[in-house]
Amino acid sequence: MGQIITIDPVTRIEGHLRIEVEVENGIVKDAWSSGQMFRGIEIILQGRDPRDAPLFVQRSCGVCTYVHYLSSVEAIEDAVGIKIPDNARIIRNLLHGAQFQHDHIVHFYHLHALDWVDVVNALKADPKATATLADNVSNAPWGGASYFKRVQERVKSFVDSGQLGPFANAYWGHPAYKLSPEADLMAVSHYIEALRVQARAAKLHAIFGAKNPHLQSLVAGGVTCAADLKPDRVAEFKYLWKETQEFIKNVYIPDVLAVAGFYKDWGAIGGTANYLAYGDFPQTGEGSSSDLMPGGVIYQRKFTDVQKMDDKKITEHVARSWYEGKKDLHPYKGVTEPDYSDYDRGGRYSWIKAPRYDGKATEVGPLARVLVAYGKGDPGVKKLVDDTLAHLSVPATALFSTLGRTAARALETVFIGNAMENWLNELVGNLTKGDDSTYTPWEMPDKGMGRGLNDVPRGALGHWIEIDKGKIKNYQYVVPSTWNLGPRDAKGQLGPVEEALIGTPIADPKRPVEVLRTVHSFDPCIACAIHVIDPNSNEVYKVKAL
Ligand code: NFE
Ligand code: MG
Repeated sequence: MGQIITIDPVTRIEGHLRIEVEVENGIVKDAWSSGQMFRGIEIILQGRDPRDAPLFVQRSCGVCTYVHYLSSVEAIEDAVGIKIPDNARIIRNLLHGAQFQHDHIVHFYHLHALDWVDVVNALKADPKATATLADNVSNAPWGGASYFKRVQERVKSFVDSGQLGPFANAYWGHPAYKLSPEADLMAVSHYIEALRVQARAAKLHAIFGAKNPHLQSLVAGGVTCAADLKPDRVAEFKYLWKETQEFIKNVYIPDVLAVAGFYKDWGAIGGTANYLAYGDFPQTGEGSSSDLMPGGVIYQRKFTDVQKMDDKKITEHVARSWYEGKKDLHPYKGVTEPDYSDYDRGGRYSWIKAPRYDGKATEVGPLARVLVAYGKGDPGVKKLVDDTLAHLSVPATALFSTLGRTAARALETVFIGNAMENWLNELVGNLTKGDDSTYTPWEMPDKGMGRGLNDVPRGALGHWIEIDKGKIKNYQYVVPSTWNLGPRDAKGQLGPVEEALIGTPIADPKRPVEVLRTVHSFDPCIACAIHVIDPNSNEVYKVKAL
C-alpha cells in the first residue's frame, strides 16, 4: 500500500467533500471521493402538492440558484403534458444563460485560479512589466503600471499583516506553480475585478426572476414576469448582459489561454473516458432536438462517434454509499433511505450515490457538452475549440484532461453568452408583433410521471417526479456533482473524479495542490450532490487539510 493523503474538507467548493488518494512513487495510484453530508430534500417532498417541489428543491443550493427550479418545473410540465409559450422558453433560456455567465466566472477566478496562480509570488512582479503583459494578452478596461502597483501593495499589506483572508491556507511557493510573477500579479488583479463583475452579473437574474439567489418567476406552465417584458427592463438586461459578455471575451478567455500556456502538461493529466450531455437551450418549441448545446454520449473518448442519449439508461447505485439496498435503480424507482456506517474504503464511504449511464461512469459538465457539440460538428463550437487548440499548439487529445475541462468551461461561456443576444432579439420581435403570452393554463392530474432534463453549469441535471392522487408519490433528482463526484458502483467501477485522479504526479504529499487542480476542475457542489447536515459528521471526521 502506498501513502494515503486525505483532504477533508476540500475548500473553495460548496458542501463537504473528502478526497483520499493513495500515492506511490510520486504518482496517484488509487482515489476515493466521499460526500460528507446528508440532506433529505427528496424525503421532505413526499406527499406534498407537486407545485411545492420547485420552491423546495431550489433551496438545495445557493450556487446554481436557478437550475433545480427550472428542472422541477419542467418535470411537472412533462408529467402533466404542458407546452409552454415561446416567450416563456426564451425567458428561461435567458435566465439559464445568465446562470452560466455568472457561475463560470466565479468558478474560474474565485474557486479554481488559485490552484494555478501563486498570490505570494505576485509580490515579486515588476508592475510595469505586468502592464505590458496585460496589454499583450487581454483587452481589460483597467491596467497600467500604477494600477498593478496598487494591487501589489494591497496584496503586500494582506501578506505582511499575516491575514491572507481568502488567500489563506494555500500552498504558496509550491514548485508546481509555474506562472511568472507578472502573470501571477495580472491574474490576482483580475480575481479582484471579477468579484465586482459577478456581483453585477447576478442582477441579470433579478430583472426577469425578481431576485438572486432563488428566483421567483417560474411556474409550471410558463413564467410570471409578464410585467417586466417592457422595453426598459429588456434594455437593462441587455446592458448588463453585454457588460458581462465583454468581460468574458476580453478578460476571462485571454486569462484562461495565458494560464494554460504555462501548464500544457496538464493537457495530459486528469482525463476520463466517457461523457454524457443531456443538451440544453431549446431554440424553438420543438424542444431538445433544437438545443443550442446538443445532448449525446461519448464512450472511450471517441468524440467523432457521439451516441444518442436515452434517459431510460440511467440508474443510481448505492452499493458503496450510505443508503439501504444494493441494487441500482432508475430515478423513477429511486429510493433514498439513509443507512450510515463507518467510512470504509473497501465498503460504503459516501453520502453521494453513484449514477451510471448504460452501466458506465460518465463525466458530465462543460467538457462533456463541448466534446458532444464538437463531435457532432457544431460550427460555432468547432471554431472555438480548434482556435484554442491551435493557439496553445496542442492536439485534440489534450481536451481529455484537467486543462481541457477548464478550457471547455470558458469556451462554452462565450458560446452561450453570444446566443443570449439572439434570444433577446427574438423576445423583442415577439413582443413587437403583439405576442406577449407567457403562461399555458393547466390542471393538476390525479396521476402522472415526468422528468425535467437540463444541462446546467456543472453538467447533466435530471429531476423525476411521480404524481399520485394529485400529490408527490416519489421525487428523485440526479445532479451533475453526483455524476462527477460519486463513489464506486456495485461492480467496483470508479466514479469520474476518482478515475481522473489516477496517474496524477504529486511533488509533495504534504501539499497536494495537484489533487486540488483536478478536483476543482469539476467545480464540485456537494450541497447539490446529496440531496440537514449530519450534526455528528464534523466530530467523526477531523479536518485533515494536509
Ligand atoms: Ni450546487 Fe449544481 C450546478 C446542480 S451541482 S451547483 O450547476 O444541479 O453539480
Ligand atoms: Mg432545458
